[in-house]
Amino acid sequence: MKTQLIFATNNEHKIAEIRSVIGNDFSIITLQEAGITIDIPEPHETLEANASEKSRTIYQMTNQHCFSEDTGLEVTSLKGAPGVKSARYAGEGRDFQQNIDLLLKNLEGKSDRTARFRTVISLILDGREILFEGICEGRIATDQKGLQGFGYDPVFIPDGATKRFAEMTMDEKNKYSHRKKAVDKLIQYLQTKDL
Ligand code: ITT
Repeated sequence: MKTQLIFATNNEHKIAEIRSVIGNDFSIITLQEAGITIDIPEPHETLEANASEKSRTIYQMTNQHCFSEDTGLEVTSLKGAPGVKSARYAGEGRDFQQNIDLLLKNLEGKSDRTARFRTVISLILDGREILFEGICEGRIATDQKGLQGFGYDPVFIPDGATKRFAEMTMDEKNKYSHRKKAVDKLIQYLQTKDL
């Protein structure tokens, strides 16, 4: 039987991306499918602490294997911003377009446009937590293009590519993606466990 893991997120794009790479040995249950309708808190100053908060919250509610992830866009010339505040960069509305507009405005006149996405996954198996990280280096374009993906994808060009994430299919994004790299580590770890 497949091992079931609850994925502690309310972000449907993350669910689609992780389901595209998780493979056949594991099945991902969403919060919605688990009947959980809370808005999971993200009150901390690091991706690691927020990821832990989300997975621990769901583990305490369900007592089942679960994982969460927190992702930030870290822009070099903005001293790592928006970072852990990526979802709410332009305000509590969590609006992707407003976040992109503010990012492009804050980068006006800056010659260094290097940036990276960093994903931290927090897995809780039988009550024990372990973290996995995935990083994708790249740069922020001066304008936006593409309709795929979500968040900052229309302005992010990963190193080694000429297109933005939002111009790529999910399979193409997975060749570069921070999330895919973190999930690969998660899967490798799960495969060493007798679940
Ligand atoms: P959960 O906490 O429910 O998992 P969330 O959308 O709040 O979902 P985060 O706190 O990790 O997720 O938010 C990070 C933000 O960073 C997200 O809202 C996007 O704007 C952006 N982001 C995350 N992953 C991204 C990706 O692969 N491509 C583009 N933008 C991304």
